[in-house]
Amino acid sequence: MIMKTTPFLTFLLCTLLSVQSIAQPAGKTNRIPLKHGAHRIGKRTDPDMQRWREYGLGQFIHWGIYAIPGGQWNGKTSSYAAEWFRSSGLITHEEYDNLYKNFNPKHFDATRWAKQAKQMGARYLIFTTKHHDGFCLWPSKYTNYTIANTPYGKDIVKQIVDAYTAEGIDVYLYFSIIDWSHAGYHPGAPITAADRLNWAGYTAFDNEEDKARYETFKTFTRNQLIELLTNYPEAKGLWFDGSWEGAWIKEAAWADALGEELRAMHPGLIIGSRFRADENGKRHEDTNGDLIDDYDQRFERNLPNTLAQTGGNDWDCVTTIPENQWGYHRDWSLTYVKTPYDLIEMTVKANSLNGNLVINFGPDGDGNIRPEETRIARETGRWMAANGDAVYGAHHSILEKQDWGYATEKDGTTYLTVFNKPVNNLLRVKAPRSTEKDQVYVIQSARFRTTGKTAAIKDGGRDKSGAVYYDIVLPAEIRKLEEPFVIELKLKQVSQKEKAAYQQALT
Ligand code: FHN
Repeated sequence: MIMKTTPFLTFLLCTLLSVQSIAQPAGKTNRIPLKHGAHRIGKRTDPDMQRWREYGLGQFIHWGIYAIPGGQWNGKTSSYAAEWFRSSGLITHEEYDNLYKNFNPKHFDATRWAKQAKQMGARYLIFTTKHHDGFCLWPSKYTNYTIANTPYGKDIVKQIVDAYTAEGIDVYLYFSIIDWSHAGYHPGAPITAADRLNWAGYTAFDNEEDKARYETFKTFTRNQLIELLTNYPEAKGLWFDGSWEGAWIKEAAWADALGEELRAMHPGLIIGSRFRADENGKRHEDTNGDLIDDYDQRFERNLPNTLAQTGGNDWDCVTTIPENQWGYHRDWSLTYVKTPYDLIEMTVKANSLNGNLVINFGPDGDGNIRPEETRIARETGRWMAANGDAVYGAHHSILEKQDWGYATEKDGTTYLTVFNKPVNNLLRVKAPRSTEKDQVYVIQSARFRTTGKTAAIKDGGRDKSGAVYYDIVLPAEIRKLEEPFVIELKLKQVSQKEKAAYQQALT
């Protein structure tokens, strides 16, 4: 029997289908036409983005007037992230909003910071031009709440852009969409689960006045972004933050047009996935599951563990040195502070999964980089100077993550970066089954980067999956190392027969 559909049933079916398509990514086969989704499927292939992909390691700097209290006020210490100090409850908003009148970082020296970043091995910098409090480190003509009206007076963004560019470090301008200082700024109404299912019906504002005021905020935001790209044309990209609020998400069409305008005025501009949502309120990935803008910014403080988790996209991970402090906090005694080797491990891991790692620094209110950060920069830099080939321009290798560490690959060389030395001093390397029929991987050569000496290799057999194993013998001078070390391998696919010949040559 053929069921007749009534208008109501048709309506119900359509509603259910459209709810389903909004609630879940449509996947790659069931695509929905979007006006403000991703404008490109797959990665950018131009030279600017290729350069971004090879940075390997970056530096983030959170600096602003929150560095003056440094998480403490009137003898009390806040456990809040220091850059959110205005909301900590320890300071009144009025007190906080007047801090800029005392901002006079007499020790600030952009060249010193840039040289330290260079020595650390950073290839790009993300610098907070304005954080959520709205205070601008450049003399914006669209607000008085800027560096121009502090006792210091000089343009900090310009000094940073010039000094880092002179050191060959590319600069990205961090810009917070949240701006607590602007009269028109409004987060909008909180987004509920029901709003997500009926995004078209979601209204960010419950009154016309807030809505009208928000228009002034949009104009202000656009003006400031154009101003930044005009004043600092050397900047390679914009790094957005605070774009998770309902009012902003609802501005998908406007933000999309603004993004296009900024790209048109600054060819090659790189923007991450935190700038705007699509018309269904989807952020980072649009309703079809495609990445919005140029690279994925979701891995804040947390690295992915597999290539599958990255969706095959370009991505970076920004991380704090303590657990969750971006701005300067005077007291790090209650938090785990990452060691240089923790950060090096994160860097290598990120690159093994085709991402970059960005380490955050929070200078103090006088413009000093704290001693702990200076030590981390120095130690990280010392290791990167000796082993950077395993990171810069090096990407995912066919060798999966193994207990001893991570493998990366560049120009036909596979780099094994060893963080956990095996106690039996035989480093077991697993090479997966070859995709070519009857072929396997052999190690043609292996060399310890630290000593330049060739490694002895023993055949470690194979398993049911067809993967083959090799045991690299760690000599005494490598065994005594207390830091991560790198082994450079040449891997080759050969037939089983050829492998037998290689095997005879193994010691
Ligand atoms: O709220 C901010 C936070 O203060 C910091 O700036 C980080 C850096 O990625 N972004 C936001 C949290 O995601």
